[in-house]
Amino acid sequence: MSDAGEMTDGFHLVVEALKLNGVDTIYGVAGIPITDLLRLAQNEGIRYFGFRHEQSAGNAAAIHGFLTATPGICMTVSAPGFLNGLVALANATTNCFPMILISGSSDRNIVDLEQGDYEEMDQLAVARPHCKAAYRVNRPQDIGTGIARAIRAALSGRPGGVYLDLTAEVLGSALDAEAGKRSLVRVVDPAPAAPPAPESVKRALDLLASAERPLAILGKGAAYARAEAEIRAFLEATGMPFLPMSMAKGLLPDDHPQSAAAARSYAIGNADVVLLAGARLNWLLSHGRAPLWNASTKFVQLDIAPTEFDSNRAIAAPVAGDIRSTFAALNAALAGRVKRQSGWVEEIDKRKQQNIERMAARLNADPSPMNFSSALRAVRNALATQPDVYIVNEGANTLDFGRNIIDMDKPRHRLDSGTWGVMGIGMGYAVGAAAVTGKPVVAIEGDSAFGFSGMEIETICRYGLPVTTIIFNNNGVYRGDPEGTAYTPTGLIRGARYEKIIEAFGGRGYHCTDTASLTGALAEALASKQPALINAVIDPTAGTESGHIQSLNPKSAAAAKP
Ligand code: ADP
Ligand code: TZD
Repeated sequence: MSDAGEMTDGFHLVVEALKLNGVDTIYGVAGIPITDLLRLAQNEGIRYFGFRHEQSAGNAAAIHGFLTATPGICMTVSAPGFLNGLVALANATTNCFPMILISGSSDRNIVDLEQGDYEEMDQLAVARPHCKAAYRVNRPQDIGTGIARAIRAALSGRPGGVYLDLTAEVLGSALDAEAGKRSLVRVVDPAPAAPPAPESVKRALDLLASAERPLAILGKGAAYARAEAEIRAFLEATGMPFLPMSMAKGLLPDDHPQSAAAARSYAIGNADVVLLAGARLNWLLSHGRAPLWNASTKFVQLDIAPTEFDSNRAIAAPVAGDIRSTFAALNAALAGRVKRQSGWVEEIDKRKQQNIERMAARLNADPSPMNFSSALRAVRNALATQPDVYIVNEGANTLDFGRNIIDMDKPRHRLDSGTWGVMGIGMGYAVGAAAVTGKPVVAIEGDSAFGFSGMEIETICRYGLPVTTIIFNNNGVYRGDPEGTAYTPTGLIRGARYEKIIEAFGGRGYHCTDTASLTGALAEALASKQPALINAVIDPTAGTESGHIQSLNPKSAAAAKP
C-alpha cells in the first residue's frame, strides 16, 4: 500500500504500459471513450497521428509494424470506429505485419444484454476471426497483462494483427498507484529467435546441391526478417538466380546480376529446385500450378510458420525457423556444396537481355497523352538519384507497371497492396512510412485507388510530412469511359483536378500532362520535403481491365454453351 493512498486510473496505466514497452507512436481517430487517453498519451511524450478515417490510421500502424518489427498501435472508438479499423487489422494479419488495434468499448453489462448503448457492439467476438489474437481487459489491474499479451501475440512466430478491447469502465477505474505500477509488464524478448533444426538445414542443402537449375524466391517475410546480409551472402556464394516478390524488392538491389526478374516466367517454369524464403505459394505465385509452374519442380521452403508447408505444393525440404537464423545456419553449413550452375545462369541472362530489349521500345516511347509506361519512366527518372525514398504503390495497372518499372535499391522501401491486392492502403502507409523513417515518401496511386484514402491528404498537410502523392489519372477504375458516353461501373469523373485537393490544405499541387513536367514536378516536390500532389494525366484508354490479373474475373459458363 502506498502511504498517502495515491491513486491512478486505467488511462494512466495504458499509457505507462505502452511506454514501458517502447511504444513511441500511436495512430488513431479521437472520440468517446478514448479522447482523454489520446490526450494523455500525447502529453506523456508519445507521438500521436490523428487521421480522418480509422482504416487509414490502422494502415499506418500496420506499415509501422512492418518497418520497425515492433507492433504499430492504432486506437479507435467503439463499434463503427472499431469496424473501420478492423479492415486494416485484418489486412495486417493477412500480410503478416505486427499491429495492435486498441478500441474502447461500451460497458459489458449493457452490451451483453443488448440494452442499446451508444456505439454498442460485442467487439471482441467480431474481431476474433479477423486477427491473430483478441483480448479484452475487464479490470484496471489487468491492463499490463493485456498489453503484454497483445505485444507477444503480434510479434512472436508469424507476425500479425491483435485486437485489444478496453472497456470505458476500465479506462476510468481507479487503482492504488503502487499496485498499478506493480501490475505492469515489460515484455522480454517478444520475438525470440527460432533457429531451424540442423537436420532440416542439411535436407535443404542436400536438395539444393543436387539442383541443376536452382532458383530462390524472396518474399516479404524475408524482408521483415531483416536478413539481407545473410541472404546476400548465401545467394552470392551459390550463384543462384533469385526473384523478389514485390515487397521483397531491394533486399538485394534490383540491378543485381543474379536477379532473374526480367526472365520471371522462364526461371519459374524451368527451375528444378526452388528455394522459397518468406514467401507463400499463394495466388501471387499461381499456387505453384501450371501453366507457370512445372509439375516436377521440387521445393525448399523457409518459413517461421510450419503450417504453411504443403499448403499448395508438396515441400520436399521444409525448414521451420526465422529467416535470419535460417540463412545463418545455411551459410554455416554450406561449405561450397551448392555450386553456380553456369549453363542455367547464362540461359537466364540471355532471356533477360531479350526481354529488356523488347520492353525498351515501350518504355522509351513518349506518347501524348502519357500512358502507364511513359509516366512511370518519368517518375523513375526523378527517383534515380533518390535511393532513400520510400515507395507506396496501389492501383491495378499503376501497381503492375509500377512494380516492374520502379527499381528498388534498398530493403523494405517498397510498400504496396500486398497479399490481398487491397485498395485503400495508400495514404495510411504513406503517413506511417514518413512518421517512422522521417524520409521522403512517394505514393504512386491509381486514381480509383487514391479515392479510398484521399481525405488523408489533410492529415499529411497537417503534420507537414514529406509525402508526394502522384495520381495516375485516367478517369476510371482501370481506365476511363469514352468521351460523351454515360458513366459505366468502372468510370470516374473525366478531367478531375486532383491537385486542387492538396491546395485546400496548403500543400503544393501540380498538373502534369507530359513526361518532362512530371519528372520536373517530382524532383521539385522531393527537394521541397513538403506535402505535394501531382495529378499525372494518363490516356483514358491506357491500361487493361484488372491490370495483370484479368484472368481472375469469373467467366460465365453459360455463355460458352452453343
Ligand atoms: P510475399 O507476398 O512477399 O510472397 P507472403 O506474405 O506470402 O510473402 O509470405 C510471407 C511469409 O513469411 C509468411 O508465410 C510468414 O509466415 C513468413 N515470415 C514472416 N516473418 C518471418 C520470419 N521472421 N522468418 C521466417 N518467416 C517469416
Ligand atoms: N475494393 C478494395 C478494397 N480493393 C480492391 N482491390 C477493389 C475494390 C477492386 N479494385 C482492384 O482490384 S484495382 C481497383 C479496384 C477498385 C482500382 C483500379 O483503378 P485505379 O488503377 O485507377 O486505381 P489503374 O492503374 O488505373 O488500373
